[in-house]
Amino acid sequence: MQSKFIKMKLLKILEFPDPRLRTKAKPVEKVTDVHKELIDDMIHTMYESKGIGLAATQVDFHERILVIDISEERDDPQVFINPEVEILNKDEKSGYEEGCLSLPGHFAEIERPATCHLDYVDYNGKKKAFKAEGLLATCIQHEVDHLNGVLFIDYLSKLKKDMIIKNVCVQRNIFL
Ligand code: GNR
Ligand code: NI
Repeated sequence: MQSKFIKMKLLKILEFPDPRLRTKAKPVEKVTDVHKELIDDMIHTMYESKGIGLAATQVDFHERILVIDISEERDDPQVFINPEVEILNKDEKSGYEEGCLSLPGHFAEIERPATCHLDYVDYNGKKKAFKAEGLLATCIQHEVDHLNGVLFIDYLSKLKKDMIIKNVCVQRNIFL
């Protein structure tokens, strides 16, 4: 594990308005050593960036892979390959102040379905399923959105979305 740790790379995270963040990721056909190395690097990158989740899309790899760790201790990385989310109750919502490593410094309260069921493939290529609630359910939905090219700002009113976009452009000296 130690030698693997030394080899882990800090990946560059794409930032809005990079058009590559709008790519729809393709399913992983078979979990190979190439995927496992990427996943190890994604977990390392998530911890170094102090994020609670990271989607492969954000590191410019367009296959359906997520890593999440919502634990306080930051010692419980979860890997989800080919995640299929099913919303159990569309009427039951919960709101969280969301941030995104691809929109550093910008936050907004987003309402999402409070619980979801997830089918996925794990790091070892095994099919699994479980039910998520609370912050984990929100984070899974935020990450699966990335795999579909969707960002949290897409849920805001045009006024709020434009305000964030304007601030990103001022902050980063971009003329849109
Ligand atoms: O670090 C992150 N925090 C967060 C907070 C509320 C809802 C979702 C998230 S995910 C985010 C990391 C990220 O950008 N993942 O794509
Ligand atoms: Ni994000």
